[in-house]
Amino acid sequence: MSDTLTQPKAVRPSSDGDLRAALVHHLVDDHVVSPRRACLREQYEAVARCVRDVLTDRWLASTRTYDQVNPKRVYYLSMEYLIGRSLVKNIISLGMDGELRELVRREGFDWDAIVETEPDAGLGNGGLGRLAACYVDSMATLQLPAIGYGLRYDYGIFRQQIVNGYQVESPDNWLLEPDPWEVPRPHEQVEIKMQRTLRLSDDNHEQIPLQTMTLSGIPYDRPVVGYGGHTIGTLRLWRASTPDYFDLGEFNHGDFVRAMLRRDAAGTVTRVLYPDDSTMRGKVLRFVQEYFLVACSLADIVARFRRQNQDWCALPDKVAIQMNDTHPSLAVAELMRILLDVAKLDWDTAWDLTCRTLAYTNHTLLPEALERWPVMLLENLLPRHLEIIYEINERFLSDVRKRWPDDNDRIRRVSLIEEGPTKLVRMANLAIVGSHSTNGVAQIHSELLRTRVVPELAEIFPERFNNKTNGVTPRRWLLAANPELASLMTEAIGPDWITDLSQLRQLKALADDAGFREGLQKAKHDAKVRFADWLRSTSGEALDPDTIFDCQIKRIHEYKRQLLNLLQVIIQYNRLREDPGRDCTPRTVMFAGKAAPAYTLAKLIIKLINSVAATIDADPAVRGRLKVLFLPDYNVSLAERLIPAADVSEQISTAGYEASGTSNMKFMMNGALTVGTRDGATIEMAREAGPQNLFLFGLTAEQVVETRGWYNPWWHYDHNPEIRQALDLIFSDHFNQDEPGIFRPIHDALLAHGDYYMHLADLDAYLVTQDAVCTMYKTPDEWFRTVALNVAASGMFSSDRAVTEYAEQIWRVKRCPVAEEQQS
Ligand code: 26Q
Repeated sequence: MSDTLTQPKAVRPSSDGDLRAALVHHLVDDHVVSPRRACLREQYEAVARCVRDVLTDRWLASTRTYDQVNPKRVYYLSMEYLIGRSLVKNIISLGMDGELRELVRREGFDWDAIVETEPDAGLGNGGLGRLAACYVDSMATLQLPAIGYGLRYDYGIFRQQIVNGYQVESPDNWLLEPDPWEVPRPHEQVEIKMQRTLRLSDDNHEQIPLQTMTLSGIPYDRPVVGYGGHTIGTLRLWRASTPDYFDLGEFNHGDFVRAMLRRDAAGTVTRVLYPDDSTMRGKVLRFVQEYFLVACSLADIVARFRRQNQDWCALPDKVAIQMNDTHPSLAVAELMRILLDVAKLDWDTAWDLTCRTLAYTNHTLLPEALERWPVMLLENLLPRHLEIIYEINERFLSDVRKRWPDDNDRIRRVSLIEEGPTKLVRMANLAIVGSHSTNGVAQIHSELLRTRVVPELAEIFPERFNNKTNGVTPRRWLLAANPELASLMTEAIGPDWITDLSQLRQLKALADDAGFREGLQKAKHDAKVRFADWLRSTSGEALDPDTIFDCQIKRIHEYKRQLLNLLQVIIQYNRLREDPGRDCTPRTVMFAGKAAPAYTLAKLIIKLINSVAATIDADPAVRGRLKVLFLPDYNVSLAERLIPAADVSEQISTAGYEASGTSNMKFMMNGALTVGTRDGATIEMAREAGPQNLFLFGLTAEQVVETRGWYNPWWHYDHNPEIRQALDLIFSDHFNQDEPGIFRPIHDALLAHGDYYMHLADLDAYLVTQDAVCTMYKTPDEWFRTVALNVAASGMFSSDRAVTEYAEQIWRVKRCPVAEEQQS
């Protein structure tokens, strides 16, 4: 990339000499190693430390500015931040990319190898966690006074290996070596109290004698470098530990060693990220994690507020708290507890302040993913919070009764408590009732949330419901990930798109410019070659960059329908075998994604993908024309490599089930064309680019609902020979001759159990659409014209746009530029 075009001016110009001295200093003084003998890891740490040196002043200045100006601040509460790597992202934001690469080169170090040394910070499962990471990037770039709060898990999302085609999980020990980006602040630790009548283990309900449990939350701060380095925001992650004065005498009767061993128990709270992203498993430890995040963050927020403000009633004027899904929704009860028990406010005042301070984002429509926690759990661990929740509920239900006297069904449905064999607290109801804003993450999702999931709550609080369509940061997903395309953009329209992605609109006029289209084509080809080279060197797998790169990369889930893609592939395979002369554009179909370890069918889908891939690979009849590949261990870094290389983006969820999707946006801005259903944000992408410029197919969300009553997958099996042949091939063990019968559960899901996600209903339309893709690809002029129109229309999917909407419409937080004189 031409540095001069796309790099911001460094905020603190560092002369070559300074930087080199810093590098040598960090190598020698931090690692006690002579620069020439430093290993890769030592080189990486030293380079990262140099970068941190450069941002330190500005980070301090950002914090000092907020302390002096006392603006309204925003706090983003999220159980997940799927950060990925930070080195390249930070140097680009600081404008020191070129300078640092050059220095490293002159020292004789290998830049790419250094970059690869950094482990991904994988503190999230997928979309929701990555969204949080994009949003803190945008908050810093937009110069908003913001802090992201989360947990510092010792182990992030598991590593995925594929053994004999099966997913095997292994621990992600990302902190094995010290992380150069984090700053531990033990002196700012907070203390959290819970009642303890349950053992802190992953298994439920093991009773122990009643005790009060005190946990320490130790903050670890990570810099969030806004583009241009003007504002450095903070991501504050909590690690659980035991307070230093731990109950030696209290109930261990002087048994020092036992007390010391017990200290470890607290640490388990932040030991590991739960790897489920679509079902809610009621584990005690997960519940404790959620409370720990809420309690630590609110203690910190309130302490900061109190340092600068006398009057509790100013809380909503100084503090906006966004809850990323219901995971931190205990914040409603915790803030009430603080305002009632600590600030000693009356109920009505406390309630008013709580609702005006909090806001809630919903990310799912799947009923099984909605959080509901046993009342028993709160009774045992957080009795005061339960008392508060009951009181909230009573007052709320009494209001509802006034409006709808005698409508007991309605009362039952809106209640914060679900009655039944196990009484449950409905966390979404708590979040909606206890906040001033509830938003979905794409238009269709916000609409379905309002009309289908919580219609009665929406009727009671119509003004609270709103939409904030997701966005992604163009700094990571274009500028850093796709230098080929980023340079082309900057050459065409200048660098302003980096912080104002709507500028891409100007590219629309260039869709008819043959020179520009050629530029797009070359950028895509270069990115494909770059990906193929990387894959060959890391896995030995060879790809042909002249084939269509067709990608479906996301968590494995039935509703996302990796099986639909696979059935389509098998049908193409059969067509090629039957008609060797068939005219078609060669394709490489790539899958990547993790399955929740307890989601057996998702894991079997991975096995099937690998089995199909192996069979196709071994079949000379289709060689060079069709290839299937499952890329193991999908993470942020793999996405950054793969997305720029993609020609086709698969977004094929059953309509009405994918809340938004965000990889769809990344693909769009990177010049891939979308094959998709009318679901989530894909609908808005089609609106922006014109539906004729996407390959849309399949049932709409309404049609899915209408069809459900009478839909019968067997009909498609009986009436469509190609579909029957594909299914028979799977169930005849053609792809798994060594393990007969293993795919029976897939047969059951697709046929015997009624195909809940309606794969077969959409398969025909999907095949027709894929043919259209092949046809268009044969005419590069048309293909790249469409690519240009998509890229030009992708501007609204910047997280800067999304965060600006949150700031203006929900948080009412304004920019607070860091004062120049703050720089020391
Ligand atoms: C809840 C309770 C206990 C254990 C785990 C969980 C849990 C954890 C993570 C439940 C859900 C998640 C993650 C959900 C998620 O990633 N949702 C996705 O959010 C994206 C950002 O808004 C959307 O684009 C996707 O459509 C949505 O699936």
